[in-house]
Amino acid sequence: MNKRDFIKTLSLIGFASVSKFSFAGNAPVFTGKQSLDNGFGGFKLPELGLGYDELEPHIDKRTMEIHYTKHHATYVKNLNEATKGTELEGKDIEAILTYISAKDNALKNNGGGHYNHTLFWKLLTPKSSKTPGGELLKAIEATFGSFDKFKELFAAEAKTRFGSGWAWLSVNSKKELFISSTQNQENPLMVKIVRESGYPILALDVWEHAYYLNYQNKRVDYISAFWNVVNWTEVEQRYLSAIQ
Ligand code: MN3
Repeated sequence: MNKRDFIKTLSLIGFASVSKFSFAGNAPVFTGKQSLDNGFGGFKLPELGLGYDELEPHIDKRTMEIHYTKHHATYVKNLNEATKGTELEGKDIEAILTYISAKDNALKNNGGGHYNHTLFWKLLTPKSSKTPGGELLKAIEATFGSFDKFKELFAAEAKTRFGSGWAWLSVNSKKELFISSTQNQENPLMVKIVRESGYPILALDVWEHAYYLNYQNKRVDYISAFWNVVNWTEVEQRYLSAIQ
């Protein structure tokens, strides 16, 4: 990594928050938007913030437990191993993901895996309002026509993502909402990798490990169930943060 390459990346992104990047030596330091991983000296499995059974019957206890303690924990372990002793050790995960390119497989898979799951847990709640409110609802209606239409488009993106991946609602550099999906553990922060980049505000894991125990091959049923547990308060906070 060098500063010139990093600045080139930043100019591609265009987020207001990204202009707050600063440099400590050659390492990126993110001083803008609150990080999912602020203030630690290594990547850590975050608090789940939920009991494993709290999302039942929509997402079952066993799936939550394995997903968090095995899958997510493994991404964290491998990310720490991949960055140990390098200038990226313990650095802001959002900054790292905006910087990497497609050939950075360890960072892409494990950094993406850690970030995506950390975000996903924050977006789930047993006390879902079922619909967003305020500015986010207005933006969704203006962009997609209606909230139901948005759900239909998002579900279609999640359903048709072939193999393992994620569906996203994100905010682009023009502060517009867009729906996308990515393969494996890629995400919209990875400006050098994905077709459409932006700041993700809603995420749905459509890897089979996220639903297979309860739904087997019925990904569509899992996607329908997801709408019952979305933490729209968190999604709206992320939206407001992204359009500042
Ligand atoms: Mn997963």
